[in-house]
Amino acid sequence: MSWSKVLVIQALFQEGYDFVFWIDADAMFVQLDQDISDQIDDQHDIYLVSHDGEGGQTPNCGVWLIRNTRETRHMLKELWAREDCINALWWEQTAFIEYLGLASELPKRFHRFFSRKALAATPQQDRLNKVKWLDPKWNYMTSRIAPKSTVIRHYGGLGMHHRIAAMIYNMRLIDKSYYLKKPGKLFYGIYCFLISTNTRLFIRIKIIMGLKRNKNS
Ligand SMILES: [Mn+2]
Repeated sequence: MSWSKVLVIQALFQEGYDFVFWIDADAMFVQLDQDISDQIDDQHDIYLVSHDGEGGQTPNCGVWLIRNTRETRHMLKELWAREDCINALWWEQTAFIEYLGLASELPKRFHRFFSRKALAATPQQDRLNKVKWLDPKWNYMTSRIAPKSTVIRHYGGLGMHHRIAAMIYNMRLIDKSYYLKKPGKLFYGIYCFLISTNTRLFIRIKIIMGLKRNKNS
């Protein structure tokens, strides 16, 4: 469950690690020669991507690098205490967005998932000063074909078997000889490719199928 990342990071901080790098199970490296620790500087303690689009910004905790400090330990405690967010739209990410006072900066279509209080809050500048927004290549989530520069591809918001198929496709991109060795897998490869490069299309198909099912029932 998404919330468990808070516990994992806390446990590793407890063990004395200076930094913890979290990556969701539905995200993967597609380029293996880049080191995210190169992004670390003295001014920032929290590193993540905020996706820009649809008239707003959406911070994403699927790829999350955090320095072990008194403030970040306190933040994790505060996030974990947000029992009102247990089933929130994005679980701990919702709590984190509210912690930064960024609910009102999200694209409008997400506002209905946040309380009036959260939307009225202003950005917490002292907290935001410790956050470094990484280049989107560290958490590439949109449905378009990932640009060559992408380091981490993230398949959030898809059905589980679509996420797996898309990730299998990317895994085989790293080992390009796969399809030559196993030509029988070609059709599955094409299916995985379509999901990996056009995730929006599959969400639409799912929605259309869902609507049809509702009509029939
Ligand atoms: Mn994810």
